[in-house]
This record gives sequence, C-alpha cells and structure tokens, in this order.
Amino acid sequence: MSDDCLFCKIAAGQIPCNRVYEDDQVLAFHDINPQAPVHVLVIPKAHIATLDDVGEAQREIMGVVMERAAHVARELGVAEAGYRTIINTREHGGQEVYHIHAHILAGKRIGPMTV
Ligand code: DGP
Repeated sequence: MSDDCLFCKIAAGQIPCNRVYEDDQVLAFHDINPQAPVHVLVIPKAHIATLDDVGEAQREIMGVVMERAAHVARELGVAEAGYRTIINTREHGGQEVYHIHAHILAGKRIGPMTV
C-alpha cells in the first residue's frame, strides 16, 4: 500500500466506494464522476502507479485485473452489447489517479475515440 494513494485507501476500506466486485487481488467500484451510464473502475489491490510500471512481475496481476473486468462487465449485464475499456497513463494520457485502473464504460454506444 502506498500511504498517499487514494485508490490504495479505497482498496483498504479507509475511504468508501460503491463496490461492484471484490476478491483478494482486485476491487471494482463505480467511478465518482461517470462518463457513461455504466462507469466502473477495476484496480489491483496492490499498488502499481501506471501502466509504465508494469513489467514481468506484474504480468499475473494485470491478467487478473483484465479477466475480472470482463467478469464485472458480464455481471453488470453490459458484455453482450459491448463496452470500452481504457487505461490512461500519465499526463498526456489523462491519468488523474496514480494507481493503475481499467475504466469500463458501457450502457450506450460510445463514439469513436478522439484525441
Ligand atoms: P484517470 O483519469 O484514468 O486517472 O481516472 C480516475 C478516475 O477516478 C476518474 O474518472 C474519477 C475517479 N475518481 C477519482 N476520485 C475518486 C473517488 O474518490 N472515488 C471514486 N469512486 N472514483 C474516483
């Protein structure tokens, strides 16, 4: 756990969230500022700051994060219609919280990506 990390505090239960899924490795919860009818964040409980910090040692947990993201999408009933999954990295990627997270955006047709 990183002491000054918001999502570590959420993972530790020190800050509340609207949880949709949890196991020993992963937590998924609704985004506080949803950008789609369904907007869920999937995080590893272990602190990884960015995708750029993912190496061989993080392969397994990142595989778990993505598998659980797909599970959460199915549980929320959005998998068949489809959804977008995004990981933002650092400033130019629009990352605000430096604890890696996969966004799941769903519940409407999401337009083409713009940059
Ligand atoms: P990103 O820009 O990829 O770092 O996305 C961070 C997301 O985290 C952003 O969509 C808003 C969300 N967020 C920030 N603070 C909180 C919080 O305290 N609770 C919840 N549920 N979401 C948060």
